[in-house]
Amino acid sequence: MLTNDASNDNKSEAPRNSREAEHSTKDSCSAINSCFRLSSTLQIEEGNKLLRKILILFVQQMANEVVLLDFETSPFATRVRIALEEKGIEYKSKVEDLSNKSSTLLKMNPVNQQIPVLIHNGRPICESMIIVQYIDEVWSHKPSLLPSDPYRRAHARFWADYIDKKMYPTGKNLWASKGELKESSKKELIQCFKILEEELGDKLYFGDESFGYIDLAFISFYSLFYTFETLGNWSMAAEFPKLVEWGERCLRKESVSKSTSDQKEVYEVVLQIKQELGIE
Ligand SMILES: N[C@@H](CCC(=O)N[C@@H](CS)C(=O)NCC(=O)O)C(=O)O
Repeated sequence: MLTNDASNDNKSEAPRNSREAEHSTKDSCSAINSCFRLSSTLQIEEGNKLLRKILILFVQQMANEVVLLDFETSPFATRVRIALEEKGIEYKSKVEDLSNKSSTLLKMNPVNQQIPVLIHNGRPICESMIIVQYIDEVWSHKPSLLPSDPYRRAHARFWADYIDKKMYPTGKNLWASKGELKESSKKELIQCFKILEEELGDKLYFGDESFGYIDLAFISFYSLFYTFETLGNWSMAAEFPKLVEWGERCLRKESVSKSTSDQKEVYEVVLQIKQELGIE
């Protein structure tokens, strides 16, 4: 469902995109016109049926231009890619250079100036889990990521919030610091994983029988498991076997495996950032 566009030069992209849009609009219009002519001159019912189908496809295409301002190893962008794949939405990925942010990113997310940003028919939506909820609401014809029961929905949001407010900053402190802070972060992160493993229990997924909102919020950090255990000097498989099994189970889903970065690759990226930050 993904079309890739790694270019970061918006000035050259904008006219190209509008030309492309103009092109496909022209194609669709001429197809519709031919169909009109065919059905009116021949007066055949099949022509009208075909026309209806083309019109529906045309309107659907025009109503769903989806662009993701992306970054491959970002756990936050990973969440959005998984949600888009889960819903089977076609989208264009525009990979950002985060050390030289594009004018599109600065315009679409002026407050936080961060990826991911989902641009749906020209309108931006920011913050990964807000984007995931938006996707779930807009493409509601596909199975929902959030549970339908209000209590279970609140429960799912609680855990996604815990992952963002507690697990993520603690994990970041582990790899982006040294000395005492690194040591205390290691203890805290292990505690977070204990809590998350308890919440998972013997269920297949956090969302019970099927992959859902909490799974999506947390699986994007599975790519960092190797980084955590290597820098923190523990074994995820030995300490948290249920979380590791859950991660492997999630990865068997195509929506997850094609959206998630390799653990060793992420570790290399983290080492590079550590070097740039002068840590270690
Ligand atoms: N809370 C945000 C976090 C997004 C975030 O931290 N994005 C990082 C990439 S992983 C970013 O854009 N960093 C560039 C910057 O902060 O300048 C979300 O959930 O979307």
